[in-house]
Amino acid sequence: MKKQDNINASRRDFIKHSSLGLAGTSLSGGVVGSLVSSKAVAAEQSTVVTAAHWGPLGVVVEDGKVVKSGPAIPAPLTNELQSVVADQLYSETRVKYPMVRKGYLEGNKDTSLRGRDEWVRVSWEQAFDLVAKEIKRVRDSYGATGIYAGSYGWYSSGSLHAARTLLHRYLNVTGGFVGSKGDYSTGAAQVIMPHVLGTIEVYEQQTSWETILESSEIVVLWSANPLTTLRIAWTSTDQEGLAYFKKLKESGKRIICIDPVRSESCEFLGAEWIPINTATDVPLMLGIAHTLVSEDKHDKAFLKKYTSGYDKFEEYLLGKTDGQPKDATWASKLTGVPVEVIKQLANDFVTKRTMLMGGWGMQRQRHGEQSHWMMVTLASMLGQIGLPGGGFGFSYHYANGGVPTATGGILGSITANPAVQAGEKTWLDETSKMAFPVARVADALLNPGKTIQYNGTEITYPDIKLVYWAGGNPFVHHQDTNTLVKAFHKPDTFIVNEVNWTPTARMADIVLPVTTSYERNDLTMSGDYSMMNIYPMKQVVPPQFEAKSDYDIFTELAKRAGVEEQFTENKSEMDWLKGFYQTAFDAARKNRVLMPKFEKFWEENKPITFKANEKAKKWVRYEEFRNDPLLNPLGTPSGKIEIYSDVVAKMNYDDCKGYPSWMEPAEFAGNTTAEAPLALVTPHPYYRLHSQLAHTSLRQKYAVNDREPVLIHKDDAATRGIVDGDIVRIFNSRGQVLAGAVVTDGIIKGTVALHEGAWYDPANLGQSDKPLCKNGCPNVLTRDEGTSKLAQGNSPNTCIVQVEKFTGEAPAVTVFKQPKQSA
Ligand SMILES: Nc1nc2c(c(=O)[nH]1)N[C@H]1C(S)=C(S)[C@@H](COP(=O)(O)OP(=O)(O)OC[C@H]3O[C@@H](n4cnc5c(=O)[nH]c(N)nc54)[C@H](O)[C@@H]3O)O[C@H]1N2
Ligand SMILES: Nc1nc2c(c(=O)[nH]1)N[C@H]1C(S)=C(S)[C@@H](COP(=O)(O)OP(=O)(O)OC[C@H]3O[C@@H](n4cnc5c(=O)[nH]c(N)nc54)[C@H](O)[C@@H]3O)O[C@H]1N2
Ligand SMILES: [Mo]
Repeated sequence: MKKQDNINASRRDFIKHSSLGLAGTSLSGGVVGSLVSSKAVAAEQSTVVTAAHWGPLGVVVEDGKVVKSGPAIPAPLTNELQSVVADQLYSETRVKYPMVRKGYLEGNKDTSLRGRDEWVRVSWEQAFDLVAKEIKRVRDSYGATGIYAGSYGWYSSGSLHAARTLLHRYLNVTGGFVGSKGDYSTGAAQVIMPHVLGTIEVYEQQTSWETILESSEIVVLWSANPLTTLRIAWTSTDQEGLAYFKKLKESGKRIICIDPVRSESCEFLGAEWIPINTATDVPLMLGIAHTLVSEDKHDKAFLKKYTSGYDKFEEYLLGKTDGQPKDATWASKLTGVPVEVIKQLANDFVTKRTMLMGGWGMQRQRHGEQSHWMMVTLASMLGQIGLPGGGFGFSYHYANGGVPTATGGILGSITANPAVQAGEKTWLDETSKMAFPVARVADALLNPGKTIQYNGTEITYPDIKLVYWAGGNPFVHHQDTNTLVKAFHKPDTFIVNEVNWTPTARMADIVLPVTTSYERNDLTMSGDYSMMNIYPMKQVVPPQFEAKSDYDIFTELAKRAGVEEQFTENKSEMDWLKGFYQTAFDAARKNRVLMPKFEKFWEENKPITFKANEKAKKWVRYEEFRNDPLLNPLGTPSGKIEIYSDVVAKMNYDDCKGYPSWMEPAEFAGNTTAEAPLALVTPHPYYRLHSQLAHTSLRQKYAVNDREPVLIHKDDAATRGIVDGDIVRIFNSRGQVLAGAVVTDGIIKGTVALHEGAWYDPANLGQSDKPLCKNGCPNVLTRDEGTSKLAQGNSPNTCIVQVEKFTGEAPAVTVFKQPKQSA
């Protein structure tokens, strides 16, 4: 069957099913359900069930247009991200047609025109020709190392239409590419944790929430803001993590937030807020640890039985190695946390069942490896690891960690390499033989042939001639944007598949218009750890303008390379989905769980929900290890928790020693300058998923004077003559942005917060080294430096800036409009 037929077939399918409306579905509890039942008179109205990172969606279509969206099953807390399907579909920012940069089309070799040239509309035929020929040219002349397709990003949910995986699949069947290692989320933690615990830890199931609610006495949100970050999940959120945090609030348990910002979580949970200077968590933990030792309260039996190398760490802690005891007084000066509070925390943690829920902002900084290593060390000293409701957990704030894993089936999914069986794909799959740490992209482009250290190995950057991105937004997500702009002058060609005219699409040479997930059929699991539901992701409306799915784009490109069959395996969209479903069906049957046949499931227009058994509900992380460390050793060389790692020590890195330690970063609240007296922290946004949804009406809920909001302490604002609502300029030696001031006492004095994901919108690009970002993208200001030689993760939260009231005529934000096109 040819591809075109499939699209038509699925469209027919869609029309057929859309007439189902609500009959026989379980939507009635959801927002959409009530909405539809009250307005069910409209004959041409129907509700289609689909899903996104932000959960299962019911989308109401009226006369062929989306008019409303909401949760397809009742949401425990309102999640506004679910309400803007129409905004996404009909956005002013959509890429409508294949577009090529004028200079590129005309053969002008001046790559610095990127981002400021005009755009020319071309036919799909022309676009495919251009891309296919250029890939072939680069392959023939430079081999696979000439093509960089790390293509990091969050694209959209779905087992089939996974943009980055499809790009890799296309490049694998046509001869390979240079990929990337790790991610921006846990760049530091995911490399250090295997040395300490023998597992990656950050993407693993957590002690069950049921156990937390039963046994924990104190819950600490340490650099974690789950009320924001649980609004989405990598697959699609099952919304259960938020439901459990609601239960936690209702339980009346003591909750503590350690954060430079009084976060949404802190507010919602009514938690105690301990304001802390960004990047000083290691000193705080050391101060607590020191107090434990000096009061002889640390759990020596636990340390002896379950850990190795504590003695070496203790020498450092007590100051025997460097003459500086890491006591509460020392810690207080660095952290801004009062001495009595530090001592009290030590006492409370060790006398009460305490769960340390560690988020990831504190490892997205120089020496980020140390935060999680030190937290595991502190938890070891408290001795509660492996007990119900005690110890540490690094994923309660992410992808619904701690929601009991359900028994059922797991969907198959498209693979980056056809040689790999469907269903074996994981997020961290190695998809290419050559790869460098993902956040070193600018360094790699600027310095081909340079060798860097990485986790005990050496990596030499290839000479990249072509960059292809599908499903990510590096000109928003990567640090030090002005350097990135220069780095992207290096390759001959930059191709981007995009839904929207993002800052990244604007920097490309060729932009191919992609459908949103609402314009194609797909399937997804939910919850990530819980594997709780299978959501149908039904096509809601036909592709807008000339948009195509990444799958169809790469199918055509594979065809032009003569390898269409390898790419498609002769399957249509629905063939793939049926196959992925069958994988789950078979696995469920082995688990004695019955699923409907695919056709019935698809027709029914509702999620399949699996249940967790009692064992899953009572599951305690590291319980087996605690019960019998000899029978159930960890995957570390010693089989124990490595407070001292011989492997890491032998790497001999000056920025990551053999035990967790404090190394003062070049920029933080305790190391500011007259030019940049404030620290900058860049949390994840409540009303977006990174840069996704920035162009929707949700922007009106947070934009200040049409700019990204910056949180500034009232005293810092007062000394600068800044009042709430002012447009301010934030700047440092790397760049400058405008933002809208939110004057508050909800941030520690001396630090300002600007959320990641704000679209980069440079004024007069090319005319200055540091063009002003009119919108407020924090990465214009952040440092592009690896966390250390160990992990080479990204380190945006190591940053200092100055803020001033902006007095001139503020240039309008233009990034949410179509870019300049040639007549
Ligand atoms: N300063 C600072 N910077 C940070 C962070 C921070 O904390 N501070 N956090 C970092 C982290 S943890 C992350 S994960 C990154 C996130 O960085 P990204 O993952 O790059 O961010 P997204 O905004 O999700 O970008 C996804 C893009 O994919 C596009 N897209 C959606 N669906 C599809 C599709 O089907 N096909 C195609 N081709 N495109 C699609 C969207 O339009 C969007 O532009 O940012 C990092 N950057
Ligand atoms: N709504 C929404 N949800 C998301 C995302 C999103 O963009 N929007 N992104 C998703 C992704 S890809 C990821 S990786 C996760 C991110 O999850 P995290 O990395 O945990 O999120 P952050 O917002 O960077 O940081 C969490 C909290 O830590 C604080 N913080 C930052 N630096 C420090 C520090 O040095 N010390 C202390 N104590 N606190 C600090 C921040 O102020 C914030 O309140 O969230 C996911 N969920
Ligand atoms: Mo992330």
